[in-house]
Amino acid sequence: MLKIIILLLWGFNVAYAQIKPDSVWMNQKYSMFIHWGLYSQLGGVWNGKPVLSGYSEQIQSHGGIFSDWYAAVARDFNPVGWNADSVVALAKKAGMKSVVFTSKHHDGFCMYHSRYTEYNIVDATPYKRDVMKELAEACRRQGMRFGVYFSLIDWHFPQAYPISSHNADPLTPEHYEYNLKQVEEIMTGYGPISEIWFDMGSLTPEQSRGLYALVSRLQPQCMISGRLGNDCSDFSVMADNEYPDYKMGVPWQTAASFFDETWGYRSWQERGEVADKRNEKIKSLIKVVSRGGNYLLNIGPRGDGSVVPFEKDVLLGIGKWLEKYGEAIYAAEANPFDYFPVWGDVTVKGNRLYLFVEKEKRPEQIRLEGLRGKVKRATYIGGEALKVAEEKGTWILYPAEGMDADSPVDVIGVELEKDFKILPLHARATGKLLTWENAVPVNAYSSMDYYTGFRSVIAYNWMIKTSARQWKPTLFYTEEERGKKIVLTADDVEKEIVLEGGEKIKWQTTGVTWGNIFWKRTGGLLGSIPEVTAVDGVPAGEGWQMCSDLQPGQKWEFPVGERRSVLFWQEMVAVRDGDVAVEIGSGNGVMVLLNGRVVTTHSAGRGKAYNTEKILLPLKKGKNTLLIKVYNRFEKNLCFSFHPGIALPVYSLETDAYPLKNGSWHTCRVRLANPETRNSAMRLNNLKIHY
Ligand code: H79
Repeated sequence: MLKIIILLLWGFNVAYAQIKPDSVWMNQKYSMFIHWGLYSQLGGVWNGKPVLSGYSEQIQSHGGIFSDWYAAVARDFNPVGWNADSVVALAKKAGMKSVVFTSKHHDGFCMYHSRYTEYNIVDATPYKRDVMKELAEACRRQGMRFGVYFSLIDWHFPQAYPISSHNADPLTPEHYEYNLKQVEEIMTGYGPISEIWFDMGSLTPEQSRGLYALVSRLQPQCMISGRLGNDCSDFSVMADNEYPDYKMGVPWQTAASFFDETWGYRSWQERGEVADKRNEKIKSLIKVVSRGGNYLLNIGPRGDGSVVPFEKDVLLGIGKWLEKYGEAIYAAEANPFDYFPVWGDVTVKGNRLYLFVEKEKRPEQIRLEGLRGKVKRATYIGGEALKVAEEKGTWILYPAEGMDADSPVDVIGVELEKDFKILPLHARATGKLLTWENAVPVNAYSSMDYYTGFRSVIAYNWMIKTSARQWKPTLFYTEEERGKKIVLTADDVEKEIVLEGGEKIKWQTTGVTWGNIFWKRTGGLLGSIPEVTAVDGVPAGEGWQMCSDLQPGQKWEFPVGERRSVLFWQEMVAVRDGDVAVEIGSGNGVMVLLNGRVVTTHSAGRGKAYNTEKILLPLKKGKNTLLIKVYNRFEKNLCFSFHPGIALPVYSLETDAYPLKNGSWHTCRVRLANPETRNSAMRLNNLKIHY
C-alpha cells in the first residue's frame, strides 16, 4: 500500500514538473500582443493636442488628465468596429500562435466584465460587451491560445496611491487584495489562459509569491511573466522593446511595439513604409528566436476597435514570410554555437541548422566553426542548393546571390548527419584552471522589478580536453562562497558538493599599482552599462570626477535618487598575470567589469542598503581596467566602498573522481544546487576548478 502511495506521489510530481515550462508555449515563438483600452479612444490626443511625452496608453498620466475627465471618455467608448474573430484571424494569418490581451492597463479600466469595479467595458460604456470574453472565445473557435496582460498598478483604485511617474510603486495591502480578486475572476471566467503578463509595480516577495500561487492553483499550466517581480515567474521578460545580445538557459520573451514610442493607438504616429517595418520586425523575430526566446509583437487597435491598416499590412507581410520560412522559426531552438556570426543568426531543429544571412552582410564563405559531423546538404529554403566543402574538419558553405528578393535575409537549411556535435569554441579550457573567464556562462534575466533587470549568470559551462578515463577535479574557493552547495557535472555525471573545509593554500597573486578612482553619475536599468574609454588613466567623456577622499574600505555614502547609479572606474597595472583580491561595498545592485568583461552582476532587495563582497580579480600583466556600477533602487543614499588588495585566503577542496566518456572533449558544468529562483545570479565568480 505504502509503495502504491509513494508511486502515486512520485507520478504526481513528475506530471506536475512537466506542466511548466509549457512546451507548447516554448515552441510557439511568435504571438500577438494587443494594447486596447479607453486610451485608444484618445489616440494620443488630449484637448485637440498631441500628447508628446510617454506612451499613448499612459496618456492619462503623461497628459495630466484628471481622473473624472479621463473616466468620462468611457461614455463615448463605443467600439463598433471591434470584431474579435477578425482580429484572431489576422493573428493566425500573421503566423502568430497566441493572443495576449490587455485585461486592465495602468489606467485601471477593465476591458472585461469585472465584479469588483464598475469601471469596465460592460458597465461603463455604451458598448456593454465583454470584449475579452469575445476574444477568448474567438481564440478557442480558431484554435489559437489566449493570454492576458494585467497591470499590477492601477491609477483608478483609490488605495493605490501614491502614483509615481516610473510606474513601479509598491502595492498597498488593499490594492494587492483587489488585484488578487481580479486575477481570480480572470483565471476562472475566461477559459484556459496560456500566459498571464503581469506588468509594473514593485511588489514585496510575499506579494509576488501570493499572486504566483493563486494563478498556479487556478490554472497550473498558465505561464507567468517575469514582470510579476522578485524572480517569481515562469518566463523572463526583457524591458520594453529590448533585445538581449545573449542566449538564456531559461524561458524568456521580448515584447515589442510597432514603434518604440507607444503601445496604445496613436493617431499622429509617423508610420513610414510597410515593407521597411515588415523587414525590421522579421529581423527582430529572428534575433529573438535565435537566442531562444519568444517574440510578442503588439498591435494597438483604434478606439472604434478596428485594426490600423498599416499594422494589418505589416502583419500579413510577416505572415507571408513565415509561410515560406516558418520551419526555421517555429519550435526551433537557439543558435547552438557559442558565438554569434557577423553575417546574421542561426537556429537549430533536430539535425537541421538554419542560417539567416542578412542581405547586406552576405560573406563569401560561411565557416561552421565548432561543428563536428557531416553536412549532407545545404539549400536555400524554397530554393537551390549551395556549394559545400570541408577543409581540415571545418565545414564551409559558399552563399550565392540572394534567392528571395522579397526577404530581408536569405535562409539556408543545413542538413546534418545524425550524431553531429557542436563544440563551444570559447569554453575550451587551455590552461589548467576552469574559471569564469574561460567559461561559457548560462544566462538568465533576473528582475526584482522592472528597473532592476539584468543578465544573471546561473551556470558555467566548459569543455575540457583529456584522454583520461576519469577526472578528479580540485575546487578552489574563498570565504565568499563558503557553505554554498553546488552541482558539478562532468559529461553525464552530476554530483552535489558543499564548498566547505579543504585546505588553506598559497595562491598566486600579483603586485599591483592602483590608479586613481574616478566616479560619475548615471541612469538606466541595473544591467545596462556604457562603454568607457580612457586616455592616460583618465576616463574620457563628460561628468567624470576623481574620488580623492575615498579611503580603502571606507563606506562612502551620498544622496542619489531612486533608480540612479554611480559608475566607478579605475586603472591598475599588474606586475604579472595573477589574481588580486578586492572588497566592494554596494547598495541595491552592483555590476563589476574587469577589462570590459562582466565578473558579476547581482541585486539585493529593499532595505539592503549596504552589502560587501570579496572578489578575486584575475589581472593580466600590464594595464587593466575595473568598472563598477553601483545601483540604487529604493534607498535615500547610495553606499560604496572599495578596498584594494585585501587578503583573501583560498581553500582547496578535493573531490571524488568522475568517470569520463570516450572521446577527447568533455563537458563540465557548475551551478547552484538550490538556487533561490531559476533566475537568481549564482555568484560563483571566485570558484576555480583544477583539472
Ligand atoms: O504596456 C506597455 C507599457 O505601457 C508598460 N509596459 C508595456 C508592455 C510600461 N509601463 N511602464 N513601463 C512600461 C516602464 C517604462 C518606462 C519608460 Fe518611459 C519607458 C521610461 C522611459 C521610456 C514611460 C514612457 C515613461 C516615460 C516614457
